[in-house]
Amino acid sequence: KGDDDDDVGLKLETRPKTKRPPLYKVLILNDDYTPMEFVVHVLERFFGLSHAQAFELMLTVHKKGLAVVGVFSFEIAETKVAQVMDFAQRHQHPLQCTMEKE
Ligand code: NFA
Repeated sequence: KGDDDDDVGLKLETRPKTKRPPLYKVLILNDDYTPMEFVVHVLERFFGLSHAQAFELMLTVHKKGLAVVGVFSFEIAETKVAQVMDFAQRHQHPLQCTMEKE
C-alpha cells in the first residue's frame, strides 16, 4: 500500500465502541474453623441468596475448597469482599473472601 496520498493516518471508526466493563468473580474459600451456619448467613446477608441456595453453596465451598459466589463490577466486588472480611473478622472467624478478574 503506497503512502503517496493525502490521508492523515487516522483510522476511522467502523463498528461502534460498545466495550463492557470487566467483571470480577467473588470467591469464598474453605477453612477448618468457620462454622457452616456462619458461612450460610454470610451468603444470605451479602449475596442475597435464599437459605437453601446459601446452604448448597456453602457445602460446595466446604467440599471443593472454594466457589464463586457472585460476579460483579470491580466496585461492587470490592465492596462485597470488604463487607465479608470485616464481618468475619468482627466475629473472629478466619473466613477468607477474595476477587479475581473473570
Ligand atoms: N469447613 C468449615 C467447617 O467444617 C465450613 C466452611 C464452609 C468454612 C465454607 C468456610 C467456607 N466448619
